[in-house]
Amino acid sequence: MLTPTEKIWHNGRMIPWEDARIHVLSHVVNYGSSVFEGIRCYSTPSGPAIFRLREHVRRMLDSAKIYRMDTIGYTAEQLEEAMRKLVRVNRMQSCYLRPIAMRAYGEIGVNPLKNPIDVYIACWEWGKYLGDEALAEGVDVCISSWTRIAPNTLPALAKSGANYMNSQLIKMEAVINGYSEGIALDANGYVSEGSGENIFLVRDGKILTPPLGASVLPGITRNTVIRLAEDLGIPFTETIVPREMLYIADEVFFSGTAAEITPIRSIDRIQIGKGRRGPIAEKIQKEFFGIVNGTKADRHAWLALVEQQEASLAGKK
Ligand code: PPE
Repeated sequence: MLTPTEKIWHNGRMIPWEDARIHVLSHVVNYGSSVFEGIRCYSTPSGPAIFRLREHVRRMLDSAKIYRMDTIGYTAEQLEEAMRKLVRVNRMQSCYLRPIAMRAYGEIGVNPLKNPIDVYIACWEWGKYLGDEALAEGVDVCISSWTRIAPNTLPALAKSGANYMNSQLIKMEAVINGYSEGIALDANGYVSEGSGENIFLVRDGKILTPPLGASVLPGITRNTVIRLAEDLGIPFTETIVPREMLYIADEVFFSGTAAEITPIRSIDRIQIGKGRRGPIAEKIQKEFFGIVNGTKADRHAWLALVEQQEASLAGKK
């Protein structure tokens, strides 16, 4: 169960967790009209640090633009500062942040254009997404019988609430059949992504991942893996991936904010590689966790220190 924190940010104000309630006839409840983000804040020796805050906020504003939410009303800088402030107010060392912009209460009916837009940001502690052993041992997954949202239906580049009805079908089927997660194929039958993660495979020392055209979310962790592979001198290609290429891969792993870098040890009960975390996934994990935990240099400036802003604002006074 979710453990509440003290405050939630709502349209520029901090409100008590229990007061962050909406009406049943809010547009978002009936029609799924929201865009949101999932962001992790890690504990580092310099205090809590939000991982790739700028890129997450940018994607949220992109999602809003796709859905014509022109009146979301906050700039990137305001949203970034709101998130830093929320982590401070709730005195979190590490947490998961969930900013969400939604079409709120007003008119009923599909047309959302007259409904106000409400923005909330919540944070809470969120542990390991795919189980405690997942990062070290790998997870058992299946190919979903559900297809990922098709091009020009629900836009995959937008992180919208509605997209997650498709993700829920994928996830429920997997869990009910005894798997940790499901991998969806795109409308053309090629590998797309997990219900809440991007996917990578390794063959002959090369890393591959499906392109954005395969109905995937442009994952921030996906981009992180690509940049780390570059740093480590591991060859990387974005390419269409036929399903069976997964079965014969040396390694397969997920990337995502919640899932971080999670190795996959079997797909459809077919063992992947040696049936445990492979060396390339381990190398990428080491870099990733080194950077987010502040034990390796933040050479790409991916960490937004929560305290820093306050110090620099104080300095300006
Ligand atoms: N694909 C999907 C469909 C997805 O939901 C996520 C994140 C990703 C890829 C990876 O994107 P990124 O986090 O930027 O690397 N899924 C979020 C939601 C999880 C949830 O259950 O809620 C997450 O990982 O935070």
